[in-house]
Amino acid sequence: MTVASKPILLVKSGGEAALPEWRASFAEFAPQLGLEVRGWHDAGVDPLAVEYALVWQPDAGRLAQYPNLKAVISSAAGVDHILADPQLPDVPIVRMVTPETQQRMAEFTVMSSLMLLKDMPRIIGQQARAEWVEFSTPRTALETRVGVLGLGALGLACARMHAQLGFDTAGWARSPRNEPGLACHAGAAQLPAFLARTDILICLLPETDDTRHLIDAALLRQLPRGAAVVNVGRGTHVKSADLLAALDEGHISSAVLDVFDTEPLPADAPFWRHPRIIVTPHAAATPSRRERARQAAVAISAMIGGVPVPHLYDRARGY
Ligand code: NDP
Ligand code: OXD
Repeated sequence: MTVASKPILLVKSGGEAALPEWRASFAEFAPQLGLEVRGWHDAGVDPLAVEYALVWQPDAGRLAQYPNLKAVISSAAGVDHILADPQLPDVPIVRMVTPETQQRMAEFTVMSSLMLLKDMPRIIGQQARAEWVEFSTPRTALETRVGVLGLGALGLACARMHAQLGFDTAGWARSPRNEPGLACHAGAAQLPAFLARTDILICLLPETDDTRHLIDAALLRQLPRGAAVVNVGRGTHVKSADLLAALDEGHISSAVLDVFDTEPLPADAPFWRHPRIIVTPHAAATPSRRERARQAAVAISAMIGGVPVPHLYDRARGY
């Protein structure tokens, strides 16, 4: 008699050190799935038993080695690093969006807007020089217009939290929508009106062929003089040289940048030392491993049960 092996969930995120936590979390949230959680570098794994992979950046060609792979679960909300694999198998890809991701991202973007509103780049510079210069900023949140590019799972959470704080908040997406308390714009035709009324622009778009380098000189010029930019989408959304030129010329007053073309951001990148830029290390909204395991368990259970899987990547839309 042969004993059927358990389906393997291969986990890359966090490396070997994170495996005990992943195992404990999957045992807590998915005991009924009977998954065996194994590490990405485990040489003893039977390729035929691998049914699921939880990864952020798989080594190119690696996922194609598992003929029974049923789904790739991204350990991040964005799946660009997974799509970069030229031999990616044609299986469902699940984006990691959890309530905790939404809360963390909303908090991070509100923090960024408040930092820009209170001119924190100037305060950080003054502190570095031990320079006491008192000043007052011109506006409160109530007179500040925030515009969120992307009204998906994360953009909408951010827009709502800004509106709750009293920011005059608008959003822009591909398709029209109605959201109480938000001025919603859609498509290329409504982008100019959205930009013209935006003092703080927050990017929460996915990386697609249509959104890459969207924030270029032409777009920045359509923002009111003195507007600020927060990029938490992807580094590729912003043309770096155009943003730096707009900052140096004074059309854009300041920026918070969390994502970059190359990560980690190279030590010689001009963003690090620009006095009007706050750099954060892709730290906006990473949920705990326990929360990610909970979400992965929900997705795998839905797939097995034949019910709609939340936050499934849509190949036709590209996000
Ligand atoms: P969703 O897929 O839920 O939402 C995407 C939104 O962007 C939708 O509103 C969609 O419009 C809109 N959109 C897509 N393409 C276009 C376009 N061409 N023109 C106008 N609008 C467009 O994504 P999430 O909200 O979950 O995540 C967004 C991104 O945030 C991720 O892809 C990732 O890159 C980034 N992210 C960054 C993190 C960080 O730590 N910095 C953490 C997590 C995510 P519509 O509603 O019409 O479909
Ligand atoms: C991302 C994430 O997609 O951290 O950037 O979830």
